[in-house]
Amino acid sequence: MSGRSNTVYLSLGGNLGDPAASMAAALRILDADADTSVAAVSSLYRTPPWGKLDQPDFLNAAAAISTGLAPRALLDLCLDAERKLKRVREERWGPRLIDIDILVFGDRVIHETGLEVPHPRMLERAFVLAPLAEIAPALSVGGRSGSERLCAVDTSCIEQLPSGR
Ligand code: A4P
Ligand code: MG
Repeated sequence: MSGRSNTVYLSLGGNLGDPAASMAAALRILDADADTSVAAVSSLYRTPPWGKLDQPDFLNAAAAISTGLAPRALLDLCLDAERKLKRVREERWGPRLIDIDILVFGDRVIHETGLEVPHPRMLERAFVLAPLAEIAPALSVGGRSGSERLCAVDTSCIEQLPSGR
């Protein structure tokens, strides 16, 4: 791994095809990059659709990676992985085979066209916060810990699946 490495938290999700297999394949693609390694992966969570309600439930997970890539290069790697897994982009917040969002990139705050970090909608989304709190309970985002963030959203319909599923 070259240069200084950062810990980055990702959100993964999908609700078409076999999202569990797509998320595992996406993490293998990221791990195969010479500058990036996967450090931790949460359980899978079955989550009701957010944003656009008339679509199937999602499976979601969070992962921690260590990367020497710059934020934009990591985004390109994630978008490439989505393309390799044949994601078809149609409607915003609509059904998808695989989606990878960069939640947190070290202590960086980025407001660029096409790249906002921390992810601007993460604090409203139980499907992001529940898996993230599992792998990073102490991580502070917006001045709040994982458990504090989770208390602020409705997790009642979110189901943590047993590992090995
Ligand atoms: N982009 C900007 N910042 C980032 C970032 N931090 N990480 C740009 C990743 N991408 C970032 O994304 C559009 C563009 O966002 C990317 O090309 C990148 O340059 P997209 O994934 O094509 O658009 P989208 O996903 O349709 O819209 P958006 O607002 O990103 O939606 P989300 O946040 O991805 O939400 N319900 C459940 N239960 N579980 C889900 O996983 N996902 C969504 C999609 C909606 N409802 C869901 C779920
Ligand atoms: Mg997205």
